[in-house]
Parts: sequence; structure tokens; C-alpha cells
Amino acid sequence: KGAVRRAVKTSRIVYKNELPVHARWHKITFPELFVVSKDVEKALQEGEPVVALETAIYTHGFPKPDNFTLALEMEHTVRDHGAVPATIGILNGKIYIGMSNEQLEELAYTAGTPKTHKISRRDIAYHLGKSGDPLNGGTTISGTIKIATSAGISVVATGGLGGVHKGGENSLDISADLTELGKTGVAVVTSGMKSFLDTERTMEFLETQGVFVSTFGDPEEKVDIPGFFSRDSGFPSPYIVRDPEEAANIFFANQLLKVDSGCLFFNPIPEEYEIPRSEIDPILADATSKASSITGKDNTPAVLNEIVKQTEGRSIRANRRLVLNNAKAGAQLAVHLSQLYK
Ligand code: PSU
Ligand code: MN
Repeated sequence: KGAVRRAVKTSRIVYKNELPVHARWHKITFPELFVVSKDVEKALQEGEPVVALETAIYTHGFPKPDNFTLALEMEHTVRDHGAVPATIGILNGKIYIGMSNEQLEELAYTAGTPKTHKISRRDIAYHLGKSGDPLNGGTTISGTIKIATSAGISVVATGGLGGVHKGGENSLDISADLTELGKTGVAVVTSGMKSFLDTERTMEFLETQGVFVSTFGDPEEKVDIPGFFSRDSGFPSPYIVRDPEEAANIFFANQLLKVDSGCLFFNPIPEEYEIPRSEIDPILADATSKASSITGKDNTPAVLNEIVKQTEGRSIRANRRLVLNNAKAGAQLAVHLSQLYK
């Protein structure tokens, strides 16, 4: 712990105000490609902390109208903890970085209609270049990482991470979230992955991709990577990080060293909202099998919808709590990080 801190301090002395390009906090290339909100633009220019928020969770993971109220609550939570929220998505064929309440409302209310798509890395360019009626889109973690980092935002707060699907060794259904994390210097706060994914293979894949995987917790204790609705998963976390300040130090070193892959900071659901594995796992297994004929990008949303149906709203409440808790931790991480960059 001390060595990391000393290294970060030394790096600051060496680089002073001339951080190498890859380690700079703010760098907007091609601003003409994005609609950046006034708030976010100002924060980026002034070196204030910014947290990117994904929107596939609102368009493809959460029922209406809860998706809209959650979008507002996420923004409030980031602000309450000292950072500026940059909600990322596509509206009428344009990439938005930072959305007004009206824009969030449009995206949330067109969820589930043919106008609104799920956008991972590979889908972004299509929406900018297509002919005919422009579309809307909620960005997944991979889409959000791609857009956020091209605008110089390197902290992303989100709910559940995509991964290697069960049977993925045959179907090759492996989320683009994992490869994106493998090639981008970005800090992502999530509550882990649901057990409908193959946790063990996801961890192996992340290791091969060079992604730092850690969980917030007490380093003196045994800590699992979290299982989204539950705090444990049966798989020990490769690293344990004490708090968002330590996370910021680690991520800063990652950037200075040009590691060029991402850092995952798993943030377990708060204890009081946890759904124990014994209760949720059978539901997840059933939801997965019901959606097993659905392939490609539609599989994950189909499983998520089935979970909402089967838990009669309990999953929604847990999901809301954990994702708000991640917005808080993401904001705290961004605040510490911006202090290191100053
Ligand atoms: N898993 C969840 N909740 C989610 C998602 C996954 O428990 O909301 C969303 C995230 O946006 C994630 C995406 O980035 O699904 C992954 O989709 P796919 O499996 O198609 O890569
Ligand atoms: Mn997939």
C-alpha cells in the first residue's frame, strides 16, 4: 500500500504539469462528434471530477417508469458526492455526453420501442452514419467506456458487468465489456456479475486481457468478488481495495505506467439490500433457461426482463440500491483522482 502511494507521489514530482498524454485527465479529441453538456464541458476544462454513467441499464435492464427516476437519482448521487455526472447515450443519431432531464426522459420513455437500441462498441458508428430516421440508444459498459474515454473521462459507474455466458466455450457468447476493459485505461465500478454468467471463465478471460480485478473490502478479511444481488459469489477476489481513495491511487499508477487496460473495482451490494444466493440463484437459472433460445445482443436483456418478472420487483429494489451505491463510490474515486491530476 505504501509503495503504491510513494510511486504515485514520485510520479507526480517527475511529471509535474506535463503528464504524458495517456495519463491526462482531460483530453477531448473530435469534439464535433459529440454533444457535450455545458456542465460536463466545464468540468472537463477545469479539471473537475467527472463520472460516466451507462444507459443500457435504463433502456434494456429496468422497467418504465423506474428507469427514468433511476437515471435522475444516479445523477443526483454523483453530484451529492462532489463529481459531475456524464450520462452517455445516443439520441436521434447523436452521441450525448451529459444529458438534460428532458433528454434522459426521452431515452427512458422510448425504451422497449423499435426506436431505441442497445449500443455496444460495435454499434456506435452505425447510429452516426446511417441513412433514414435517426435512432436512440442506451450504451452498454463497452459502448460507454469507448465514448467516455474518447472524451477524456476515465471513471465509469455501472450496475452489472457483462461476461462469459454459461456454455460460452461453445457459443462464444462473451460480452464486449471484457475486451473493451482489456484495451482501455478506464476505472469501472460495478457490483459484479449475475450467476447466469460463467464467473470462473469471466475471471480467466479478464486475467488474459490484463484487467486489474478487485473488490472493495477489508484486506484483513476473506472477500469474494460480489455476485450482484449477493455480496459473495464463491470466488475469491484477486485483490481487495480498502476504499475509493486507494482505488484512485492504483488507477493513477495504471495510467502513468501506460498499462493500457482497465481497472475493475467491484462494489458489493449493501448488506441490508442483499438477496442471498440460495434465493436468487434458482431464479437466475430459470430465467437463463427461458431465454436460452435468444442469441446475440438480445440474450442479456431477455434474461434481465425474466428476472424482473420472477422476483416481482424485489430485484428492481436491490438493483436500484446497488447501482446508486456504485454512483457514490465512482464519484468518490473521481474526486480523489482529480486531486492526483492537479
Ligand atoms: N448485466 C446486468 N445488468 C445490466 C447489463 C448486464 O446484470 O444492465 C447490461 C450492461 O449494460 C452490460 C450489458 O454492459 O448488459 C452487457 O450486455 P452483453 O451481455 O450483450 O454484452
Ligand atoms: Mn453477448
